[in-house]
This record gives sequence, C-alpha cells and structure tokens, in this order.
Amino acid sequence: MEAEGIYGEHLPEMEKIIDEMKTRIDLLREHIRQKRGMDPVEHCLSRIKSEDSMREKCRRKGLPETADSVLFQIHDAIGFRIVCAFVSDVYMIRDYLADSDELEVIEEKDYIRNAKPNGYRSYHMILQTRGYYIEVQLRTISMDTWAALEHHLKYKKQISGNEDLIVKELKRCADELASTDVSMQTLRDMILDH
Ligand code: 0O2
Repeated sequence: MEAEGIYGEHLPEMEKIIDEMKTRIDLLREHIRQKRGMDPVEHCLSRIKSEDSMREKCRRKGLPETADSVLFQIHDAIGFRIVCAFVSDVYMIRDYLADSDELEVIEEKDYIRNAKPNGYRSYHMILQTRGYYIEVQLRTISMDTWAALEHHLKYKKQISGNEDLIVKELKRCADELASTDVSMQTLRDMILDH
C-alpha cells in the first residue's frame, strides 16, 4: 500500500481504528434512525492521508518526514468526513462523538458558527483513541459541495488574472449556500413540529 512507507508498523493499527470508527458511526446512525426516524448522515468517507500529502505537509510545517511527526505532531493522518443533510444533525453527531467513552476530544474548530474568511464552513474535531489522532470533518451537503469545488479551483492555475473576482464569487456562493441551509433547517423544524 502506498501509505505504508511513512506510517511503517503503525499502519495495521491505523486501519483497525478506521474500521472501529466506521462501526461506531454505523451504530450511531442506526440508533438515531430508530429514535428519530431519520438517518442523520448522508454519507461518510474515511482515508489514511497519502504518503505524498503527508511528506508535503511535513515540509510545509518544517517537521522531519518521520512516523513520529506524521502520527503525533500532525493530527490528520486518519481522517473522516461525515456529511449530513441538516446543520442540527452536524451538531448532534458532534455531541455523540464527544460523549463516546473510547474517544477523547483534543481540539474542536467550529467553522460553521465562525466561517473562514473565504467562506469555508465545516465543524472540525481532533479525536484521540489508543494514542492515535483522528480528524473528523462534519458538514452539510451544501458545505461539502462548496468545499469540493473550492478545492478543485484552488489547483487550477489558469484562473490567475481573475483571482479577486473568483474569491469574491466563491465567498458569495458560500454565504448563499449557508442561507439555504438555514432555510432548509427551518423547513425541517416546521415539518417535525407538526
Ligand atoms: P487535505 O488534503 O484536505 O487533508 P493543519 O494544516 O491541518 O495542521 P489547520 O489549517 O489549522 O491545520 O487545520 P484546519 O483549519 O482544521 O483544516 C484542516 C483541513 O480542513 C484541511 O486539510 C482541508 O481538508 C479542510 N479545509 C480547511 N480550510 C479549507 C478551505 O478553505 N477550503 C477547503 N476546501 N478545505 C479546507 P488539509 O491538510 O489542508 O488538506
């Protein structure tokens, strides 16, 4: 496997942690579906960060390219992205993960209440289990769509020249999507209240 080099002997344990986390999320979805009649998760992705991305991140952060750096100085070697339909579901999943006995919350960043200046919205958690870190990104479908497009555009070099306009338009799209999320949440609350 490509990632084996830099993660060395840690890789099997990292894969086990991913499997356990997937099972935890599946059980959580089933529990909430039975309790509330709705699955709060649209989709869930997981990955071990590729060797190339990790080495690039080490160089960017001035860290040696070692297993110790990528597992214990950098906290997103194991990553989960949980995409929900509604903003309230994002916070509900956040609460369940924070309450889990097997997971310790190390850090949280609420880019939903405090969006990044470019418009990026997502709820980030750094969790720890058996000494390994897991980065969890929780967001709505709208937030996920925007992040995917913005990520795609960032790597398109030919956009230079129009950059100011593109940055402004991306921000406008992010804000419009956030406003749609609020409307969708209101509609859902109205439907559930009756
Ligand atoms: P990748 O390839 O997606 O994993 P860090 O650099 O992680 O030590 P930072 O920047 O404080 O520290 O972390 P933060 O803000 O929690 O963001 C981490 C991840 O969130 C990023 O990982 C992206 O996946 C995502 N993210 C953050 N800001 C943006 C943004 O403006 N646009 C998009 N599309 N995604 C964003 P990586 O490692 O940068 O990249």
